[in-house]
Amino acid sequence: MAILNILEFPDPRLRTIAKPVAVFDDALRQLIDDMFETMYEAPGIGLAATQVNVHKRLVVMDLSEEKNEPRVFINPELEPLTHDMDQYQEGCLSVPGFYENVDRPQQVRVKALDRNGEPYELIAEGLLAICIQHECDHLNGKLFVDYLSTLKRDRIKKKLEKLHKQQ
Ligand code: QAP
Ligand code: CO
Repeated sequence: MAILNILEFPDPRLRTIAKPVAVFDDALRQLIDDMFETMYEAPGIGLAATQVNVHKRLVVMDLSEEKNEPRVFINPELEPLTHDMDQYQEGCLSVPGFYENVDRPQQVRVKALDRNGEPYELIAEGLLAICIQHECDHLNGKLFVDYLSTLKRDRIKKKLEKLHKQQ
């Protein structure tokens, strides 16, 4: 197991479009385990492979209090099931220290593969719907700050760039 380095906004590598996972082998399952360890250690509730500079369509998530409900989404596909939107103050391990309101469809159908390549499907609502949409955005090179005004996004960018220079 290993803690992986998390890319931070405005790193251009976060803009990469991830490629579908084609091979389900031990190396993939090792990556999944490392992503869980990295997410739990942060601590976070969701992590996309893009954030650890691996450009594969893979997301790990655990929304439970006890951190004992790991979920894996490989090659996830989303279909909004309503035009009703939910607003939530989102954060991101790649935008540490910043939280802003984002509107997203309240209910989505999710089709994905599990760690063995077996397909499954679910209907997501509430925090699960928000989180899977946030994580799928990462696989398409998109960040929650992209939904904010240019002014807010640029302020966050400048503050993080300043922090990165100090490090
Ligand atoms: C994405 O985010 C998410 O700023 C997962 O300093 C967030 O795990 C989906 C974190 C909200 C839906 C709603 C953020 C940790 C973790 C920070 C996270 C920080 C430390 C964020
Ligand atoms: Co994120």
